[in-house]
Amino acid sequence: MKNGATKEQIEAVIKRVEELGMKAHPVYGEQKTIIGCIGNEDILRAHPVEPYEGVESVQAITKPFKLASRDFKKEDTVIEVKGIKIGGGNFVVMAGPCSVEGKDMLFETAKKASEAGARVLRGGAFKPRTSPYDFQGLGEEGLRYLQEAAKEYNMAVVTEIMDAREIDLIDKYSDMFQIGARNMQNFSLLKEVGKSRKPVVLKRGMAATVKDLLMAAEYIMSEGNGNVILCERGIRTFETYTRNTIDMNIIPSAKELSHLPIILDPSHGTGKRSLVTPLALSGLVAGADGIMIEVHPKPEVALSDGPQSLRFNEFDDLMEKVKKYLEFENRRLG
Ligand SMILES: [Mn+2]
Repeated sequence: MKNGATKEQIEAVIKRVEELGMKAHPVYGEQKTIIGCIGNEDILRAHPVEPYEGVESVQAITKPFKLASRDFKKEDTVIEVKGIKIGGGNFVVMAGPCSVEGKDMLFETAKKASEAGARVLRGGAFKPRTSPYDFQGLGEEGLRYLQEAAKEYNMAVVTEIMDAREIDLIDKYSDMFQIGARNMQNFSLLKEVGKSRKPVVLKRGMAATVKDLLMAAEYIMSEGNGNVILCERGIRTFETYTRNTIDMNIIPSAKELSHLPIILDPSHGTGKRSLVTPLALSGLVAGADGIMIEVHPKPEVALSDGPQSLRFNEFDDLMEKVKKYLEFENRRLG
């Protein structure tokens, strides 16, 4: 729509598009409103909407991902949650333990992480472990601790949802959903979080291409939830020294292809504490809109992912560097 198109003009176009049997996805920007029209494009050729008042132009998006595409929306999407901005020059730091192991350790971690500048508290309450005999998480009790700790330290909560049946439970305690790498193509789960309006951190599957990742985002967006944050967490390669191989290419690539923010998880991406800080900073320089870092009061005794969890002093050191790099790039903590 043209700059300054009225509400009535916008609604008339949406109504027309839906009458034609297409699905309308309006994106209301500060100046411009874009109406995504999903359906057979021949319909719009036979019944053009250009003559409608307020319409600037009609463009076909040839990429398989539409709503996620930079062709659809030129400006970076900025996602807001609890006053925290993510994307468009706002860098977010999500930090916390791999799994919520208890109340004290979580509160201690949230305190240290927030003091250092992290605004989002991460932590798993239901852990998808490779072995069914490993620690499986505290469940709802863990979710409650997350919510309490986030409230105490003015943070937002992100935690993983693994099953569409858990959506009400996770929704009750969390400010953002996380879709794990193993579930990136769990389309029924993607649709379920798509019905919500809460931001979704969508982790890249370990064998997924950038296109696969954007198609997964499209699933969420096509249900009406445009608040998707992409997340690179390393892919499987022949390398065995590190847990996964961080594909730094995907950060600027995703930014070329999509308007969505993308963050980096160097903890799972490397599996090694000593590599987390250098890779986190590399991600920042490559253009990532944030980082997700595993931090633990005592990684030696962590029930999961201890070897890749930063100690508090290491996290402080990382954050000092992050702030300097952001200043250099004229960006800011979200
Ligand atoms: Mn973990």
